[in-house]
Amino acid sequence: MYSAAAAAASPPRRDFISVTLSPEEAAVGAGGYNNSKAWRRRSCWRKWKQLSRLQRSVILFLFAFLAVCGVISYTSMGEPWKNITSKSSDDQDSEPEIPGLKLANPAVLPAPQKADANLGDYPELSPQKPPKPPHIRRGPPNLQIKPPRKDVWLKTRHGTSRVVEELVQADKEEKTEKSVISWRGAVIEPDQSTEPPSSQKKESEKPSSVEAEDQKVPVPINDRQMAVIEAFRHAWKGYKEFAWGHDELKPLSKSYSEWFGLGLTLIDALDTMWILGLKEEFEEARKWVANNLVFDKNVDVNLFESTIRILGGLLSTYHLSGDSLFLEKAKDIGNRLMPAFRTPSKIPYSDVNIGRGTAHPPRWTSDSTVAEVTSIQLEFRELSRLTGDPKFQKAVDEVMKHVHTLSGKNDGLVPMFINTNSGQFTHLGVYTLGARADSYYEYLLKQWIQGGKKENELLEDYMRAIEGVKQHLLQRSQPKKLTFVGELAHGHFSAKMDHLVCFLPGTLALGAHNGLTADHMKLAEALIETCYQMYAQVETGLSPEIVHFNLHAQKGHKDVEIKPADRHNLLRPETVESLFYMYRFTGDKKYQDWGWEILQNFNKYTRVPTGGYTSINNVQNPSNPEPRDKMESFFLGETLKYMFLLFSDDIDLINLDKYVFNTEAHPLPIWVPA
Ligand code: DMJ
Repeated sequence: MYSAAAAAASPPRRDFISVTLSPEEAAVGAGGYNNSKAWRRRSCWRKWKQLSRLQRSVILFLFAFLAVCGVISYTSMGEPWKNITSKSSDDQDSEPEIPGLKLANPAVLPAPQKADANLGDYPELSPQKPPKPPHIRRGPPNLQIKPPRKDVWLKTRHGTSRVVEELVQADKEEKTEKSVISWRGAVIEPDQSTEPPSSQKKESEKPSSVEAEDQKVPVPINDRQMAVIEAFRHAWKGYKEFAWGHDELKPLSKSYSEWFGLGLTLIDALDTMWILGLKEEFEEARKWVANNLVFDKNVDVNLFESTIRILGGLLSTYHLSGDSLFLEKAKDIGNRLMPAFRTPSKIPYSDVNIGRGTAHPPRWTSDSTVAEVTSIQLEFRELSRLTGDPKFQKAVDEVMKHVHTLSGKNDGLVPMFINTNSGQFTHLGVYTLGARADSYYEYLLKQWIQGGKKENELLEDYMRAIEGVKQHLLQRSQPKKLTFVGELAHGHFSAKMDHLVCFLPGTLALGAHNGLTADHMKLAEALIETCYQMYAQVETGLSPEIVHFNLHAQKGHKDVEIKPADRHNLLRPETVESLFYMYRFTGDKKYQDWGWEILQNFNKYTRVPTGGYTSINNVQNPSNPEPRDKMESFFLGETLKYMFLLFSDDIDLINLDKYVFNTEAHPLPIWVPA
């Protein structure tokens, strides 16, 4: 190869002159400035050759060192770089999404904040956290912006709350502390899972509930839920047109009936409307509560019924909406019910005059019903927590403590009456899980859950009672061998079961979900099948109020027998309620299908064309079910609410680890463990 240096030193030779010289080389040869790449390459090479061996080695070593450093720093910076570049290209390419949803890997600059982004003063939001997607609260949208009180259990607009965070933290701590509790041979397995299959992940794979909520995409309302909304609207239409502000609709006579004169249906239905997202209806009802609901009335109310429907309904609506109007009303009725506890035994009277502040038992006796005095606790305890006034909780806790110590129980099963003077059970020897005793059992478990699973006496009484049920009241029918809960009267078993007993499978499942023995879940599965059969084996597909089971197989006889006096249906919720729990905890779609059948039969036999639904007198006569002309408030408060929840696949739509339902289906928060 020709070298410019050699050319400069040696005399010009002909063969070099003419052919190979480039213009640049010619210029060099002529002594002009040359900065061409080739010239520089050749000049560097000449310099390199002139260096000593040592100098060359040092330079080579330096190059090698720099190259190694370069490789190391590239590999550590590569990932974030990739994220940033791929993120920005995603942003350009993708459709607009729910704001903030893609910010799990925050971009280089935070997303611009809206002017109202810092509405509430919610201290729980860490400034270091990336922006979160806005939480979508169900219910009338314009009511969602009401800032909740900070000291109560409410979701913030960011889908979390201090209390929820504390709950999660406490839950974590409790899980690490708790081992297996044992109660008289019944093993309580804290970690036993009854979650639906879709959520049965390993604990370590699960996001915390707060994180889960943050990432939550709203679950769309499905066709069956739409059918519930349609049913609700139809019922509401009748109530609004013919019974507005009164206790119950009489849909056939297009009028109303009064029990307490306190707008019972309207109050019972408030939180259902919220959950179903019925904005207009809710707002209209709220106006009525604000302007027309007055408790200063000379009227006798039943303590239990007004507690579970009115106090419970107002408290849960307050929790869901964050609207203090409902808390104020709850305080008012709570205070007015307190005279009921002024009895020699502190076991409350059944009736209170909320205007006069006086209370009394029924005219014919000084007894109260056991279920009634032991199923007002969730509501009064919550009222104390919200108001900071312990008197409500003190009054109802005393009742539970007293009943805990009483004799006259049969392996945890309680009689139906208790005397307000002596404080003793009366009419001993009759045991049922139906009318007059039912919700005693339900509230044992639910108070234990509400209070953070610390009140051991409640759990003890509950576990003992379920053992009592197994020992004395469980039987199997023929021919289908359905497990049912009968009654015991002075040692004689009766194969009679009220529809009311169908709360039990749901309660058992709730207990199992909360760590109680897996036996309870098995029993729940058997009993809900029976409750479903109480509908399926009847001509209209609707359950009567009471059934008698056949204990012996007889040709041509089904399991379920119905007496003429018992063949009415009051639109009761218990079976649907239990179906809801069973579906939530197992994910088995058959429970939804059973509920769907029931809804269709309500539509077929109890729907009144001009608006509303009616109780019927004869579930055995599809051609004339004999409408009774009454829509009970619990049809809107409970039955349709549980239907809607049953058909939902959104476990956060009233999450059962955060809320406990009172016996009228009003969800109340589970307290933060202390
Ligand atoms: C409701 O008022 C409550 O569910 C109560 O516990 C029982 N009776 C009715 C519904 O059947």
